[in-house]
Amino acid sequence: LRGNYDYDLVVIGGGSGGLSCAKEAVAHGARVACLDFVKPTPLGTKWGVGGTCVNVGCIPKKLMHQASLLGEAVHEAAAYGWNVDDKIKPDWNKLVSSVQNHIKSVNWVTRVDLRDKKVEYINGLGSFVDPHTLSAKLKSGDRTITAQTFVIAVGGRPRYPNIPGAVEYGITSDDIFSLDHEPGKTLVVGAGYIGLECAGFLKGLGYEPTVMVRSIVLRGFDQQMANLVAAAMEERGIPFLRKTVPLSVEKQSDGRLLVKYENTETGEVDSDVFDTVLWAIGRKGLVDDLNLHNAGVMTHKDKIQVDCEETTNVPHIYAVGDIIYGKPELTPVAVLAGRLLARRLYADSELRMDYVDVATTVFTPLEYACVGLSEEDAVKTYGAEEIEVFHGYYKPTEFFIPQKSVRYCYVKAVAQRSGEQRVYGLHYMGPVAGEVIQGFAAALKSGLTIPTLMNTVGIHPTTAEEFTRLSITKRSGLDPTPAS
Ligand code: FAD
Ligand code: NA7
Repeated sequence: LRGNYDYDLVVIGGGSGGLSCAKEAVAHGARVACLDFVKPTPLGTKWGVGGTCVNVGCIPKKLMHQASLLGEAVHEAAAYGWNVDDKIKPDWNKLVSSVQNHIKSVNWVTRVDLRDKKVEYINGLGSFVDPHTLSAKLKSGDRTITAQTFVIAVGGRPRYPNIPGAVEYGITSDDIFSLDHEPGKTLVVGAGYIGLECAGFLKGLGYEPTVMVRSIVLRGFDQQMANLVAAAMEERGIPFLRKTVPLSVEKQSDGRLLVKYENTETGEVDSDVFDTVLWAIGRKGLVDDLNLHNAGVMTHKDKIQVDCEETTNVPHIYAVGDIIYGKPELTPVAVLAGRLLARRLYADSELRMDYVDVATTVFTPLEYACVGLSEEDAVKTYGAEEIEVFHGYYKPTEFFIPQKSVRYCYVKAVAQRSGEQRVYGLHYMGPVAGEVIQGFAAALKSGLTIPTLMNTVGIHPTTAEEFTRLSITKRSGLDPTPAS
């Protein structure tokens, strides 16, 4: 297998996909090196091995979301009889240092794990010299590495808009979780899930976020649910500047940031002053440093197109994770794709990654999770006449005593109208949305039908049981709000 190469496999990128692939390949006897290198942000933020999820993605995001939920819970606690000071305030620097300490411990465990598992970790920036040769830029100089097989798992980084002041004065999700000062009044530009999540936890922590929306909220998600997410955030006091794009960012003499922006419908130009401007306008695949042309690998926009076995147009070069074109950009997707690829390469497996019906959660203050098709995609695929949508608002028991708003607690099931009434999509807004949807995702993948869902006995009193109580269809026109 080894031929004359230094390694059987070189994985470029030590994030979710790369690490899982490298570790699995070693477990099946391959000789593996894994390169990981992080270029600092314009602000100078950098981090250790582990990739986006661990350092500047899922993990710090969930911790800050949790911090903001805890603040809310403390206020609710008073209604439940706890004697708490209602004027609590978070300590941003303490939160950041707790989050960063956790991340550093994960970086450490990752390095130890790689050493124990005998994956050679190379802290260097990889670029192809020819189809079997990589040059790694290390602190100590360049190193040339050859391998029989390559897996590209370089992920992506946030984009900056092409407007004056964007790079000098703006930050991104790459900086927010380690910011050394309070963000204060923050303009969050972009209404994808990252923008909404950041605005959500900033509000919960007591800052003043505003969300700037160019077109629609949560493109790619079920739009009824997306609008509920936005409405729930607005109800909590987060303003949304709609149909608006930024024009420039200038630093004032007092250090605050003057942002000029334009309403794309009316052409009206306006401005406001913020302490922080956070770009959440999407991510760019990190193909540029790879010199892919030296290996003959073709790119598609800033991504790499692969076939159903994650093979690029060059047979011994594969790609997994966020860098591949047209697949969900989520950690568990990258992890499973990387692991299955390693098994196909080194353990005689034939199992391929299934990118369909991947569940996901938007960790906004009121969370949203879903699995399967959005209502509009179901209608597009099967036709409106073939789709039945069951839906209902509900009131979580624990919301009553603190009198929390139940206005946006809502579930819906998008299903086949006739035949076995197959469930195509499940959508949930409410507490612990990811925990609720994860199990239903397994059911949906196993062919869940509406009769099975109706025959499932709920766990009372939970919010997840609302899926077993769905009885009103949209087609009926009946009121989906509960009586009491
Ligand atoms: P990455 O994890 O990005 O790893 C790629 C690594 O390769 C990086 O360390 C990079 O620096 C390195 N690299 C790049 N180029 C080179 C090179 N030439 N040589 C060497 N190394 C290189 N997903 C979820 O499932 N749930 C969530 O809640 C969630 N929240 C998120 C929140 C935020 C703010 C962000 C930004 C992302 C979030 N994601 C979430 C997405 C998730 O983080 C990614 O899908 C996942 O990290 C992708 O893994 P990957 O292996 O493809 O790439
Ligand atoms: P997304 O989901 O790509 O969302 C980006 C958001 O930013 C979206 O609302 C865009 O509006 C908006 N956008 C994009 N470019 C601009 C400019 N130039 N000005 C203003 N607003 C803009 O990115 P996220 O960062 O939330 O998520 C990153 C990835 O993780 C994403 O690709 C997911 O697949 C997973 P639009 O709808 O395009 O008008």
